[in-house]
Amino acid sequence: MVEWTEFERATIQDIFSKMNYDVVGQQSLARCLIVYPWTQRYFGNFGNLYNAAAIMGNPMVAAHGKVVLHGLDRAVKNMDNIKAVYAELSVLHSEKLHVDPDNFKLLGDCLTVVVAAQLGAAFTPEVQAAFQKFLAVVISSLQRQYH
Ligand code: HNI
Repeated sequence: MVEWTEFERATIQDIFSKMNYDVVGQQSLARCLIVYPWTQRYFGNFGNLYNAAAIMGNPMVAAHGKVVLHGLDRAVKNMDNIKAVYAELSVLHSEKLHVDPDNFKLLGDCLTVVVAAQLGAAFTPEVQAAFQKFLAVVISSLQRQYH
């Protein structure tokens, strides 16, 4: 069971309440596919991912980025229960999609870069620490869960 400080809880709620899921989702997933091209292998049905411009303009990338952010939103709303909330998504990503667990960290790092760019000076080291703790809990819950 993860313990959260009041600062961490408030920070996570604050970041996500101000976030535009369409923009941040698209930018984070597109960045991941561009910076770490091997992550493209899971999105073979997404059409043209030929270069950075194609990825940035691909509507399926934008749509799926938003889906990922709405997935994160469930964790934001259930911070004391993230593992249970992600039980099904864990099975989907590990056993059906066979996503290499390292890729969650890569997407999480791209999300951190995008959020940092948006928040600017407000993204203090303390805010970064809270955000990355949240992502670490999300990532461990999305991976294969051993009971
Ligand atoms: Ni992910 C589908 C959430 C990381 C590859 N993913 C989903 C769905 C959600 C989701 C929600 C939709 C499920 C459904 O339809 O029932 N994914 C998340 C979250 C993260 C994440 C919260 C991490 C922050 N997914 C990743 C990563 C990869 C990935 C790192 C691969 C590199 N996900 C997929 C693929 C699908 C998917 C592939 C199916 C897409 C489709 O529509 O065909």
